[in-house]
Formats: sequence, C-alpha cells, structure tokens
Amino acid sequence: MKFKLIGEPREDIISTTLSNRKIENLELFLNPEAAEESDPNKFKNSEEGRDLLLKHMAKGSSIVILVDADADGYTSASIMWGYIKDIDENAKLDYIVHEQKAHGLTDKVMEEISLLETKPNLIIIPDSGSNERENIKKLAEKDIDVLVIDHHHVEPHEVPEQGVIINNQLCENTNDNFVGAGVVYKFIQGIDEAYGYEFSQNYLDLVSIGQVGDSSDISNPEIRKLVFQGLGRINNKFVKTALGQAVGLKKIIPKDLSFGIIPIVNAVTRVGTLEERQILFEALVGIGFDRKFIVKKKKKNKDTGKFDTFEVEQSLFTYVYEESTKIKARQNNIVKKLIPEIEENIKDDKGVLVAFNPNRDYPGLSGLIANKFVSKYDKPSLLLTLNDGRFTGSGRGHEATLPDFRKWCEDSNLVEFAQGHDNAFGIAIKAENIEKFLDYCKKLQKQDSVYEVDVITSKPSTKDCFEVDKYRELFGGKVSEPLIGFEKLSVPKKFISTRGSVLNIYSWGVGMVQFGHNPKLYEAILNYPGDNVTLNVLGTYSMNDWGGKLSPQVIIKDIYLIDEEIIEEEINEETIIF
Ligand SMILES: [Mn+2]
Repeated sequence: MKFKLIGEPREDIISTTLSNRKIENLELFLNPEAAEESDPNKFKNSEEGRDLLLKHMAKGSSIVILVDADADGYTSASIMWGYIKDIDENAKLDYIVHEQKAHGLTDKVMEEISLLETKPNLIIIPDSGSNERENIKKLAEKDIDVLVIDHHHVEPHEVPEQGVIINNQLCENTNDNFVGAGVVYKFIQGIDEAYGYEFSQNYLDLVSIGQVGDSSDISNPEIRKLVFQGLGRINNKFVKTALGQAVGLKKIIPKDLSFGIIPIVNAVTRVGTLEERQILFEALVGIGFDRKFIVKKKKKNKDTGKFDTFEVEQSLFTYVYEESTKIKARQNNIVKKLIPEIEENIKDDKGVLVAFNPNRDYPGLSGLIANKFVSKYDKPSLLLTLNDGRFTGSGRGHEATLPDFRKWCEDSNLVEFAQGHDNAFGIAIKAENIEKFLDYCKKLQKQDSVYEVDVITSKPSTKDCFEVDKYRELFGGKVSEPLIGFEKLSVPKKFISTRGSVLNIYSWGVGMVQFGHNPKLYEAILNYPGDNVTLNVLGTYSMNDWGGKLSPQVIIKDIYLIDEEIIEEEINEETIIF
C-alpha cells in the first residue's frame, strides 16, 4: 500500500482538500445561497406534464404513483404525493411499492396495475421509467396515461413514444445533477409558478435526502443551495423523527442524512416485507398520521434483575422509525449470514474478485456485500447471481487498483451491461460468456495499491481532527472529506485491540477505528515479533461524539502491516551507497 499526493499541500488541510477537489468558485461554494436556479420551464415536456396532471386532477381521475425502491425513489414519490394533496386534499391518489428492490414498470408492477380495483387514469413514475417504451405503450393501449419524472440516462431510441417523459438528461440548459427528487421538485416549482401556488419549497427537506441518497454532486452550486435550504428546514415528520434530537439543536449537514435516514430507507427497500415497505411510504407522506401503535418493550428491573415487559403507545412516525432500524439490523444479520456462504464460491486468484451468490432471495443486497468484499480483500469485486441464463449483480471498485471498474468491465466486450457509477454499478453477463469473463479478470494482476490522498504524514494530528470537524458541512458527495495517508506509523502492539468486528488503535493521542476489520491482519499484528508494529493506514479525520464527550478520531479505510525486514533492507542499501 502506497500513497501519492493529489496536489501540492496548501496552508492547511481544508484549503488543500478544497483545492484538490477543484472547487471552481470557492465563494459560491461557501455561500451557495447566491447560486442561480435553473428555469423549471426549460425542462423538456414540463408544460405537457403539468397540463396532464392538472387535467386529471380537475376531472377527479384516479392517480397512482409508483414508488421506486431506494431513498431517491421514496422521497421523489413522497414529494409528488404531498404536493398533489396540497393542491387538492381530496385527490384520488394511490401508490404501488415494489415487493423487491426493483426499478420501473416490472412485470409484477404491470400485473398489480391490471389488478387494481379502480382502473387508474394516470400513473406517475418518479425516479425511473424513461426507458419503459413497451410497457408505457401497453398502458396507453388500455387508456392509462403515464407521467415519467426521471433523471436516469436513456438512449434516444429507448425513449417511450407514448406518455409524457420529463428527464433532465434529455434536456439542455437545465441541470443534469438533479436526481429523481430534484427533477420532481423542479416540476412542482413549475406548477407553483404557473398557478400561483407556494407549496414546492416545503419539500426541500425530501429533495436533500434524494440528492444525497443518490450520491449526486452536491458541490454543484444550485444543488448545494437547495440541499442546504432543505437541511435548514426539516418539515417532514418522519424525517424529523429519524434525525431525532439533532433537528433544531444543531445544524444538520449532508453527512447526518447518510447516517440518520438514508440507510434505514435503503434497508427497508432491500430486505423489508411488502407491508414494511408500504408503511414506510405511508409514514413519509403521513397517510393515517393519527394512527397509534401499542408496542411491547422490555426493561431490566433493578430489584429482581429480570426483564419486565411493559407497553408503550407510539405515533406512526416513531413506530415506523423504530421498526425500520430493526429492519436495518435484520439486513446486517442477513449479510453476515450470506457472506460465508458466498465466500465458498469465490474466484479470487488475481486482481479482481468475482463471487457467486447461491442465494436468490435478496437481490438488493449484492451491492452492499460486494462493498464488504472490496474492503476485506482490497480488490475490485463483483457479486453475481445466476438467473435465467444470465449472471446479474453488482460491481464495486477499488480505486487504487482501477480508477473506473465499470468501464474496465465494459471494455471486456463480454458484459450485457454495466450501468451506474464508475465504481458502483449493476452488471449483467450472459451465462455463455462467464468463463471468458473470468479469464479476462485473471489477466489483471493484483497490484500494489496506490492511494491518492490529500495529506501524507507519519502520525495523526489532533489539530487536523478539530479542523475537519469544524468545517464538516463543506464535505459530502463528490467533495469528499480529506483523505489521509499515515505512512510508517509506528504503534506499540499493546495499543491495538479488537472488539467484535471493530479494530481500535491508539496512537499519538488519537483513537483510530476500523469497522469491519480483517481478522487475518490482526492475527499478523499479534504474531509479529517485538513490541511494536509499523503500519500504513488510510483514513479520515473526525471527532468522536460519545455521550456528548468529543475526542479526536481517525476512521480507518484501509490498513497494511509493513514488514520491518523490508525497511531494514532499504536502510542497508542506503548504507552501501554512502
Ligand atoms: Mn434516483
């Protein structure tokens, strides 16, 4: 493991990092309020979409919203729902959630539409649907109108001929950094402007969640402006509950969403039951908001030492939030159980790890598991499942090995598709090509990782932990926090310990922590001769908030034990030279 500086160091860690992230307009980055907003009318088909929706609302049509299975899908659908109810609280609205992690008009969704008691007159598809040419045609034949409000890349020949398709990727002079929630926001802002309503800005909290949840570039001035406006005014009752005491007390930053709400929504969309998916959407939009839930809880009795059971009454929001955190724990348990099963089928002899998942129950977990393999094996990883003659799954990259893993897969000419981000994408490979693809993978040698970092140092700095924490609201999305390479960090072995899956190192007054560590590395540290070890550590600075007590902390992203003998050899060589 080696380190390379991204750019020349500046006066401090913050300016070095912002310069490395190529923030073009620092003034606007720091004060996004001044950013110019794109014109809602420049979104192609926005007027047609507006007319279509309001025509159906005026007629009292039955309208169905399809909820896409991720944080952006849930928030964009919630914005649409809330806004329609703002205009007409009696609007005939219904919704469909996917039973599994899926996107768009799947066969299951098409079937469900045909089974609805009242035939819908309009189906709104936020956050997907731009390439549903065939299915939208089928719906049109049944006299069902479709309004797509999406942000996914689509080839011109795939764009449906029927329905109204609003997609910022098909527009000029808009902003292609909007995700589903953002495009829906621009759509309702257009209705506000045309009809003199003032409802749209109430949904900026949900816009923030969608934009951050879909990893958009929040350094873009317009996105940054809207995200921070949304974080400054959290209206949504469920979001408020999920973010807990933080709301109103301290400034909410994008990172808080990545811990507080986005993972629980994503967990429900990956492993939740149909009922759990439905009630999450209902909590987000406030359907049946006055429902009360009786929940049994346990508390340890100090006198008897046993657990007493008691009942509490919860609101819809608290109930769904607590259930969703349990679902996230369930997801983590499923992942823990699946990993050893999958590890039996790993093809791991060279630079890329390809694993096969024998279990087809949780297609939504493949990205999460591939991610765990990347940190465990230090390699770009693919997790594939065989389904009807093709392998489908997820790829997660390891930037130090390959800067763009998705393109590397595509360049093999053996994949059916590899779609998404450079280092996080969905992939499909026909069964007949899999052997050739594995051969292609073997050609990539395991490389010595070279990490591009903002700072290279031999010991953690307490001062920099404070600095990074102080300016933490500057970071998020593409503007990632400062990345530090700790080179040849010398640590007494007695300052290194593990607890469950967590590795702790105490060094120079700073606690360093790795979540999901590699037990083999810890074993190697314990077995290493002598009292000290030398480590290369990749990490980020932060402040650990434990019960209100702040302490400087390094979050370890990768760690490598340096063999001292090699260092000694280097010294010997130098001795010879001199
Ligand atoms: Mn999206």
